[in-house]
Amino acid sequence: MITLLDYGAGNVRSVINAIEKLGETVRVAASDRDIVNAEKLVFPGVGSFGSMMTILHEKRFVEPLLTFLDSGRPFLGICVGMQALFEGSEESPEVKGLGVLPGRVRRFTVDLSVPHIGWNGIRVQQPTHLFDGLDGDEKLYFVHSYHAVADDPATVLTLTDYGYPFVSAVQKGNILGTQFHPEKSGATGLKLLENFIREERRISIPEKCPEQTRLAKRIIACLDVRANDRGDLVVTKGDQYDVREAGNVRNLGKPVELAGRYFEEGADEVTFLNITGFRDFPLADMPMIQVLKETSKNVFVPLTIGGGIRDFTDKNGRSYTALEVADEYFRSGADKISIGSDAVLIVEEYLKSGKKSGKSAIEQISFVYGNQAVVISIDPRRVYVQSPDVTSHLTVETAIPGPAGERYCWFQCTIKGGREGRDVDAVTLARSCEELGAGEILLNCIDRDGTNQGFDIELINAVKKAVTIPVIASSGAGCEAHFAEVFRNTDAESALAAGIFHRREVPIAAVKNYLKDKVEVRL
Ligand code: 1PR
Repeated sequence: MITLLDYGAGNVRSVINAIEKLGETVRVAASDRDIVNAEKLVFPGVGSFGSMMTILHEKRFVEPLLTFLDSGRPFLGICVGMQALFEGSEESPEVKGLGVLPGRVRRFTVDLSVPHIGWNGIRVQQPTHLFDGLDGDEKLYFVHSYHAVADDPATVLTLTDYGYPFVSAVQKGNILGTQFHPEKSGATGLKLLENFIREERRISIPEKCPEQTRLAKRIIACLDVRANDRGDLVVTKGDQYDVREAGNVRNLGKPVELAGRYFEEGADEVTFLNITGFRDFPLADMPMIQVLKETSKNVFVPLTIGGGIRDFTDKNGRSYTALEVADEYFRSGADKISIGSDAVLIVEEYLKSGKKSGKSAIEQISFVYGNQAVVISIDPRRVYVQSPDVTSHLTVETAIPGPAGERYCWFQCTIKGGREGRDVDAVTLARSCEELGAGEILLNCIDRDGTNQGFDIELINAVKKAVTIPVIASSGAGCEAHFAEVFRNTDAESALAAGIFHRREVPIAAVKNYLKDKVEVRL
């Protein structure tokens, strides 16, 4: 029996699913006695350090937690749950940590995108049972902007490199903590959780740890989901966002099945986009929540879900905030949510007023769940102009001239699945969303979507150069070489594709094999 400490602010479902997958029973601690009496305690932390510690205090969980940590029984803190073990964090300087390990948590100061998102390696520093059965060269999934700085080197279990080495796991007796997410790290993560749970394990240092670890470029499979004309929820795929063929919605498979297939085939993440979410309220659209719940039982890589995340009043007059919609998605197994149409409207308001309201979906969701949990999905389309002076928008000089030979274009944001163009360009949108607290940009491109012509390199460079958060390049992948091209010619951290994976034209493994001598990938 594993006890899970849930302080009510995030996705504990993936951790429960991963432990249950290993045949264990999970009990969620509901009281201080559950914590004190736990045999083995897992503490997954999300959101900000300050809000986590404040909630722990409010629930009177701090004392029982310290009692448990003193008992010598096995403890595993994950992400912010590991950071809690330290004395405090730069993220919330006014709040004290548990202080079980000497040291503090600091923000990354690197000339690289922050948050540090994706699959990176580990360098094991001391013998441990946690990596029994692993080689040491595996990659694990990270997503964080802060990392621990341990004052006692004896507590450092692993180091990972991102600009500089940082503490990625700690160990003191039976107290373990990982900055990475074992529950999102595929088979490697499940093995690690098994090593935490089971008694019979070998204590060793794995043999193949790299001298320096490297963050992998991520390959993401995207499932555009909507109801077809018969009312079944299907994975569909458009050409330049038109998902109909001979009048019918294209049906490329069932969402849960396809997501499972992509996990098996080595996708680094899976994204679901509820493409009619702008008109159908997602909480009324329970099948989508069901899809997420079912998928997260068997898919142990990060899941993003988008579509319809906005404030909404239903036909009975009941109002829901975007945060409530996101809550439901996180509770059902999402690790990140993605906001499309509403982000454009939020930015329009932000640009008009010149100040943050604190009330937008981006601000509210990132405050509770952390910036890394908020992805902005942009659906831009090229607007050609003869010269940069004729528009107030940020233009690029393009190597792909317009229909009248125009040599400049700007990238117009759209809402409602490309149906409505707005007076905001993608570069301004991305930059504004970062200011408002978004943690990642999913950069689609209507011109390239479904064309198999390759990613829009000019668009990706324009946006990537304007932000410091990671960018996912999307739309247009037609072959393995297109992925190499996007990683060679832009600084995008990941690349997403849909059609070629759904139609089995190019398997994910083929993409990774092609890339492996060119860029770092997770094999
Ligand atoms: O606006 O917050 O409700 O979110 C709706 C979401 O649904 C947005 O993220 C928007 O991008 C997406 N969406 C809306 N309509 C469509 C459509 O296709 N008709 N799909 C749509 C967006 C783009 C990618 C696609 C890549 C790769 N699809 O998701 O997977 O272009 O495709 P490819 O590799 O086949 O070229 P809201």
